[in-house]
Amino acid sequence: MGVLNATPDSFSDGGLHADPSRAAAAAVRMVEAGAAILDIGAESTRPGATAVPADEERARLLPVLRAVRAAVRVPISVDTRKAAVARAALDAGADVVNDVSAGTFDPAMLPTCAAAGVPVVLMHMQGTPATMQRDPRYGDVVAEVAGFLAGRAAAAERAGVAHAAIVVDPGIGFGKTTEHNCLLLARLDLVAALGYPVLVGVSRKGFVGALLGGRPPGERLLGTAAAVAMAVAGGARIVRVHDVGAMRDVVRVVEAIRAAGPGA
Ligand code: PMM
Repeated sequence: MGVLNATPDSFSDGGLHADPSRAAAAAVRMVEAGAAILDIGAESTRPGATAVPADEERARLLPVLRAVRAAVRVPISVDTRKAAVARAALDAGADVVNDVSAGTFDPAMLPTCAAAGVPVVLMHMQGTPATMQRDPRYGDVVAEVAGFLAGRAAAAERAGVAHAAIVVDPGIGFGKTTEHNCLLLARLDLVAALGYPVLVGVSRKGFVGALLGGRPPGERLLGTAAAVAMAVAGGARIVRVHDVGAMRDVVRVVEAIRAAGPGA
């Protein structure tokens, strides 16, 4: 999954894809580099970011989404917590909803996905983007994240979303310390055991920089590659990344090694 942020302030590519024709060109490059899905978001969820009103989010998102839809054929997911934005994006040609609040931010979100019959990504987050990195705490982070995702997947199914349309995501970096992120990646098998495809987003994130002594986002490529490799080895089916060509290579090699191993 290639990331296209139509935001002025995303932590690693802020502003780069806010212009529709540039976003469309980037989308074409990502698909040529091997992206099977593109994820477009217009509300930054980086630590400390405040919520964007639905009208503003729609106004940023739709021109970019329409341009990308006209340029590529792969499925497009829309990264939003708001049902009204998701509905408008689906009408404009999006195929998947990616909700970092797992349907907890807007009670209309899961029914909207159910009515549209589209796949939905349910992600774990502790707190809100504005506050989540202040002092995240867990007793057992892996058990708590897996338990939350099981509960949200059940809520989605109760709302009418098909079992096969649910994807779960441990929410790397969303209300988690570096140690929490490492624990989740080390035991991703316990998230995969829920029985839904797992999506993981580690690309250029703060914990990669922290593990490398404070590297800025532009210098986290190989650290991202290591985290993507571990995620795929742990059972991730979708990896959300900025550097599609490089991570496509990582995934191909990990998958070949996995296919040769026990239980393959
Ligand atoms: N990370 C970001 C935004 N949206 N969605 C999902 N499902 N999983 C993630 O890990 C995730 C996400 C933040 O990263 P960005 O600012 O590079 O988009």
